[in-house]
Amino acid sequence: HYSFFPGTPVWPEGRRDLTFAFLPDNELSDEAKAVFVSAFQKWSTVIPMTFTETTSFYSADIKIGFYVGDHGDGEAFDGVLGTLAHAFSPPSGMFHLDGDENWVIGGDITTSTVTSAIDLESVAVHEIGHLLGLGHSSVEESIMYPTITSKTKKVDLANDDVQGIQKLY
Ligand code: TQI
Ligand code: ZN
Ligand code: ZN
Repeated sequence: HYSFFPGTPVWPEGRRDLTFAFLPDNELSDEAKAVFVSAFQKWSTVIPMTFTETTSFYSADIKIGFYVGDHGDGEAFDGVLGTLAHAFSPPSGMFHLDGDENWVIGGDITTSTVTSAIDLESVAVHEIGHLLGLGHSSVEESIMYPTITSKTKKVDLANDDVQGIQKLY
């Protein structure tokens, strides 16, 4: 079953059209950016919210960046595997990914020759759930289930995820 953060933080009533931006220093490929667009779409199809890219990192509601090790928020990344990414509860909008992971984009991740390969979209969909206010779920098929193994690809919302997010928005 789905859960919320303590105190059930959500984006306020008037904030239904949010912007997101990528850390300019990361210089992400269009392919990588498209993964995040697709991940946002999974959620925007089931709730009355929209997510639009803006080039202004400073003013964006949701700030997406890859960082390595200690990056100044007290939650240092730890190299390959372990913590993959973290996102903070609403309305923080901070979405950080561990730049040391072997991120894989698209296709069939199970055929990757890299044993520690992590599917970027699977992690993005999960972290966006946190950005919107969802905690972890006890339902194994759900996007918000707190365990993922390398080479797993899970990008479609389960009924449990949909029910949880529709309670919030
Ligand atoms: N990062 C954890 C996560 O996003 C961070 C975290 C731990 C957390 N406890 C939390 C966030 C409680 C909110 C509330 O869950 S992670 C997965 C999963 C991670 C884990 O790097 O371990 C995914 C990132 F759930 F699959 F294991 C993405 Cl998909
Ligand atoms: Zn961080
Ligand atoms: Zn999580």
